[in-house]
Amino acid sequence: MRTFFSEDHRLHFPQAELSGGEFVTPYERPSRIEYVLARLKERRLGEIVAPDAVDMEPVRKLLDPGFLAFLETAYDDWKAAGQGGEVIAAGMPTRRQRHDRIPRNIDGKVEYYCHASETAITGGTWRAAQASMACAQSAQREVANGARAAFALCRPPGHHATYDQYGGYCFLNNAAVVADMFRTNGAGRVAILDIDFHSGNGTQDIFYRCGDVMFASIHGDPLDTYPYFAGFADETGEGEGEGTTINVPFGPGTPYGPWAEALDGMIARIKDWGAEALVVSLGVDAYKDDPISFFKLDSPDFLDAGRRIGRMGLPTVFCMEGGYAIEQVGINTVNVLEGFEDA
Ligand code: 6XA
Ligand code: ZN
Repeated sequence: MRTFFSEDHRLHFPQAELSGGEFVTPYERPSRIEYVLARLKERRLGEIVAPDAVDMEPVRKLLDPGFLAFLETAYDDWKAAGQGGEVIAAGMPTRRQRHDRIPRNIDGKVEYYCHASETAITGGTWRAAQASMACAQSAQREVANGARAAFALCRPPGHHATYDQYGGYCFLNNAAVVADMFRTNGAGRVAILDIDFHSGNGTQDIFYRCGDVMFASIHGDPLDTYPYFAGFADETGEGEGEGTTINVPFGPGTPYGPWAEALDGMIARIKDWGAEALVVSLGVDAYKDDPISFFKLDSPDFLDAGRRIGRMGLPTVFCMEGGYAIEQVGINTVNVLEGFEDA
């Protein structure tokens, strides 16, 4: 399969991430992508091509216009207000207070549109997020035009970005826009399968009340890990979307056995439901040595998971999400793709 990749991901590399009470080099760093690229080439998975220019129309259709306008100018507004460093939220929207008025001041806007302060905005973030989206959109077009599958080597990732908030290293929800583009192209039902270690809370948010996009995610129990406030098993969708959100959380130390069983359960649900296209949020932080996660999947498990997904036989777009055990990120990611092609 073809990979869509843009060098512009490098424009996003914050100086620091707030982690464990310290400022550390962000786990979500440009070198992650180098390992994936190297492995794609080593395994000759297919051509690696630059995406077409981003099309903001499908993005504007799905996401909050105020949020998009904020992201575009946040860094410049921050600087214009005399702030020295990169954009970091000092606070977040509070319980039982007013969220129906957007602050005028840039500090307040940042707090309004952010849900996790480890994620900084730099002078290049908006362009990098657009380039990441461009990869996802080009992969979608490739599959809409008849390819069985395509891989969007997205960076920054997207699955924590909601309708109107960024955080968890994510700014624009690539997988969600891809799913919506399939709908626009005529797919009656689209499924998003999120195998990243973290709950895809942003994707869930965007389609929670939607009956024609199914969202299924296997992840660390939100009682134990980020994002702490979404991804519980009893979140199943609302209104027309009732029954089209599936969450399977697992606790620390979970190995491949139960994880694969959950994957099979989701695959069966997606097939029975009649999905016509599949978007995979492909994070590989379920790996046993991932520095910020606690599952115990090993590299061959990713190959097996890819095979199971491939046997679904659906037109599929893979969007890169997390994975921070740098040297294994390439192997594990490409294992999923090779397993898929093998199926
Ligand atoms: C740091 C945790 C961010 C998790 C990002 C991730 N607060 N999401 O890998 O999939
Ligand atoms: Zn993750």
